[in-house]
Amino acid sequence: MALLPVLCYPDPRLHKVAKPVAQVDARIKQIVADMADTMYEAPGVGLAATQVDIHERIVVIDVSEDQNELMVFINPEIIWASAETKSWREGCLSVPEFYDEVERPAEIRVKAIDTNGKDFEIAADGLLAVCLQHEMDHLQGKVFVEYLSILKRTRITQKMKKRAKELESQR
Ligand code: GNR
Ligand code: NI
Repeated sequence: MALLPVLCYPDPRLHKVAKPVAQVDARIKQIVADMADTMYEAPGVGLAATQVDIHERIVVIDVSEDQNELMVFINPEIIWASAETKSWREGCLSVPEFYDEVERPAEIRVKAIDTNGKDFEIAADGLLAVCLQHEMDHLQGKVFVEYLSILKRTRITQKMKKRAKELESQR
């Protein structure tokens, strides 16, 4: 079991664009295992590799009640999104203790590769659809607070910087 440090907004590394995985080998499988450990420990319902400073297109998600249904998405792509949208109160492990409404397509179809290197497709709605879109944004260097007003984002940035300083002085 290995826990990876999670980058916190406004760390500039959260804005890097992740590169596609060329081959699902032992190194990628180890990253997936460590990301799952990190997500469950947090606890969170999803984690994108970008958040642990690995800039490759890897996402882990578990939206099950008992947190025992791990889903892994390598090189995920949205192949269809509904015109209908839904607003959801989102949070992010990289922006601890902030939650706000984000509007996104209500249903999506996603294509990805699994840990065996096999292609698969999945239809998602509800929290899974929200989480997949939130994680795929991370891979593009986008954090959910970028959907909020400039005013809210400025406030969040200031609070996060203040908190980082407080944590710094505690060490
Ligand atoms: O744990 C998480 N919960 C969550 C709740 C609503 C919408 C999105 C999420 S994802 C988040 C974990 C995280 O930061 N993933 O990038
Ligand atoms: Ni997040």
